[in-house]
Amino acid sequence: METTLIILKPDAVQRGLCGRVISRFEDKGLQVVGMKLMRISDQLAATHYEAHKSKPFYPGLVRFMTSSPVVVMAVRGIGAITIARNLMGATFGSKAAPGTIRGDFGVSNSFNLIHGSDSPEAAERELKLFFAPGEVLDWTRAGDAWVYDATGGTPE
Ligand code: IDP
Ligand code: MG
Repeated sequence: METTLIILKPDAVQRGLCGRVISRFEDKGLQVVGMKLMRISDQLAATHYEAHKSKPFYPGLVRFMTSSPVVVMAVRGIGAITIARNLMGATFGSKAAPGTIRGDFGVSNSFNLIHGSDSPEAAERELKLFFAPGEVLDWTRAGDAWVYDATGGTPE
């Protein structure tokens, strides 16, 4: 099982799209194991996006991410990191394929609704930045027997 960090960015919250975006993860069969509304501080945005510090869009990105509340989620499943990235779609709303979150709900290259960790290393690092110990819950989903095929011994 992998757990990934998802952020519903300020544009998703301000546009009232959180429910529909969260539904995409639930509909797919991924499990929400952490979720909260929060305001990202300048310091947290800088740490989270430190890999982009030298990019021309960095100052605007930090301003955007700290401008209004976000919803942060810890989302779990087999292959959850790649599955979430595929649900999100390409970075730019203008290029993202229809059927993806960014492809269906936005047109902007910077206001692109959602963040998702891009590797297991990034997920581990980012989850620790946004969730304190105890805020990510291990819980059993009643429907799991019908989400994964466990009849062969290991869920697949
Ligand atoms: P990702 O969110 O798809 O992983 P990254 O390349 O990691 O994309 O960029 C982080 C965020 O920075 C993007 O989601 C987007 O909000 C913003 N961003 C990336 N490239 C550009 C750009 O060329 N112009 C404006 N904003 C950008
Ligand atoms: Mg990225």
